[in-house]
Amino acid sequence: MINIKENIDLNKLNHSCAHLMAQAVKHLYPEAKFWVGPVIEEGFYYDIDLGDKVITEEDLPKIEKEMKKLSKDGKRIVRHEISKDEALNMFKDDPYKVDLISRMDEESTVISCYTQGNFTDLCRGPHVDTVKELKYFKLIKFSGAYWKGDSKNKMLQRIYGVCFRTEEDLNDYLNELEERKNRDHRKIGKELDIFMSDDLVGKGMPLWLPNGALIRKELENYIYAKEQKLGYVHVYTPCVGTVDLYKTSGHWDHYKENMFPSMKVDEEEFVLRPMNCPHHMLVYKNKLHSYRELPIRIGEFATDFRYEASGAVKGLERVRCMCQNDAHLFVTPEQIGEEFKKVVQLILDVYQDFGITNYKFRLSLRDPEDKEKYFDDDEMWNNAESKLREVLNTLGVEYFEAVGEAAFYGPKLDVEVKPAVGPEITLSTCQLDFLLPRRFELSYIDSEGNKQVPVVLHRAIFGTFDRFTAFVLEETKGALPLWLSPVQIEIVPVNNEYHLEYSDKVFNLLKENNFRVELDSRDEKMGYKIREAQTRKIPYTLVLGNNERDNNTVTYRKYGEEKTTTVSTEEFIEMINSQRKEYK
Ligand code: TSB
Ligand code: ZN
Repeated sequence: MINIKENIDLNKLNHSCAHLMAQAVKHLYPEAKFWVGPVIEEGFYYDIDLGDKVITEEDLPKIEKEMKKLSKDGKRIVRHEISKDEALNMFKDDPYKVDLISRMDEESTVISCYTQGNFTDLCRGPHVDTVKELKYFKLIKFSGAYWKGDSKNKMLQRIYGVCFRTEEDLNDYLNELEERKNRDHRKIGKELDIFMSDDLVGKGMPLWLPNGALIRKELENYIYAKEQKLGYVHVYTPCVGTVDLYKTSGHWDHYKENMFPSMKVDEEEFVLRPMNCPHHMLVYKNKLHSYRELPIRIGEFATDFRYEASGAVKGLERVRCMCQNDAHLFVTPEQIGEEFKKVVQLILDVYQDFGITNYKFRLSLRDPEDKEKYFDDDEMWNNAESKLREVLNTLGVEYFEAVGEAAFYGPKLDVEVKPAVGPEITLSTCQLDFLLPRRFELSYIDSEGNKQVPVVLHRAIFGTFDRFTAFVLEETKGALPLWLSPVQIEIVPVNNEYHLEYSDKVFNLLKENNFRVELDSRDEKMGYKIREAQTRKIPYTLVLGNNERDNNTVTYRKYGEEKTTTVSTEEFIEMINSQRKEYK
């Protein structure tokens, strides 16, 4: 999808269109006051104070119509440069503009405003020459947005729109938006009964329905088997810890705003855990360790709770209660490179299995100038960062570096992907940590019999099962591969009266072979049942009638195909047996 913000011409066009929208809003609602109207990746928006009015569905077409009228008038867009005093005077009745102007530094900024017809707005520009150029636009959606993004401030009305040079470009874009909406895992999740939410449980607390639970179980089995092969051990630990545990780890000081508030039980004060590292540190510390045992890799499918802003929670992608595919790897300093390499290889391996190709590796490094955020050990940092770089280079993976993005305890590698709707998210992560092992006073005995402090790698391959499931649903548009499909085979008898017995026989045979199979014996027409199986995106639909019954065969239809094929029951089982071992 085109990035409008980064395209010089479209950036200018969309910026001007934001002004045109503001002018139209001002015509329709003379009391309107405007905060900011920036260009974004997807077009533009404007934050507007409409007094007590809240934008509704009917308002957008009305505003669009007014914009079209203004555009036809074809006024020129004229720039004026003014002094700070003039600006303050010009906008003296508008507290939002006064706020903006007061914070401008007269020495370094030229204050400019742009006028088109009877509308003037404070703006840096640049703009197109006349509003005539703004022909192909669409107002996309609206939402509430707190002034300056602070929930203590007034809620403004935010209207989003987009503008292109040609009708064709606009239509292409709108079609893609539509396609993305259809791919949104929240829509698919509902249609395929994967998860639900209920305000009685709470915001950002999805409930996994049986279909979703099956997908999650398969994902767990998949990654568990990979981790076992790679020498991980798995534990179960409680999803709460005392405040003292999180004080020891440093989360209480550095991560508190992301945590749920604490609760008192008898004399203990608990928090719902936001991360599992402290628990795993204690599991490591439960025994003395020799260098010979390292690396020790402690994994857990662990439930965490995080405070995410209510406006930020989104389906399964951003939740307040999540399950990480987590592990903490305890290594000697010499083992960092090799162990990190194995994690990157595991990420690549998993992405290949799932056919995920559109992702970016981000290597987050410290800012050496920032002595406050990053603990001070130049040698350790330089060493760690160059090791990570070296591994990425030997593996030949492309990555970009982000200085100042490292965690306070060490550098990390994140994998960024783009969901159907909204900004990029992180799936996998691997974080190097020199601090937590010290805080928990962890040690191992080296080959000379001396006590040493291990280094920890925090890693989550799926990230969380929640986020990964959301992503896979969007990538596949809900048409999951056989191994992940909640129902793999749907059996439809041509006629219940004559073919139910044979259908039942095939059903039992498939069940015995451990397939997730359903027999649709409802009193409905065959065509209706087949269509429903397609809507539910079930990989195989078997249609069984006289011919199949008499010859001990099945006629199957694959999801998304019109073609039907008839084979013996044994052949069918053999075919899908090998297919369920394929991941894509
Ligand atoms: C990897 N302590 C480390 C762990 O050992 C940790 O918690 N890292 S994390 O904070 O980056 O979280 C791990 C992964 O969880 C992220 O990469 C991301 O994929 C996923 N995640 C983070 N927040 C959310 C959320 N609110 N909803 C769903 N998934 C999330
Ligand atoms: Zn961790």
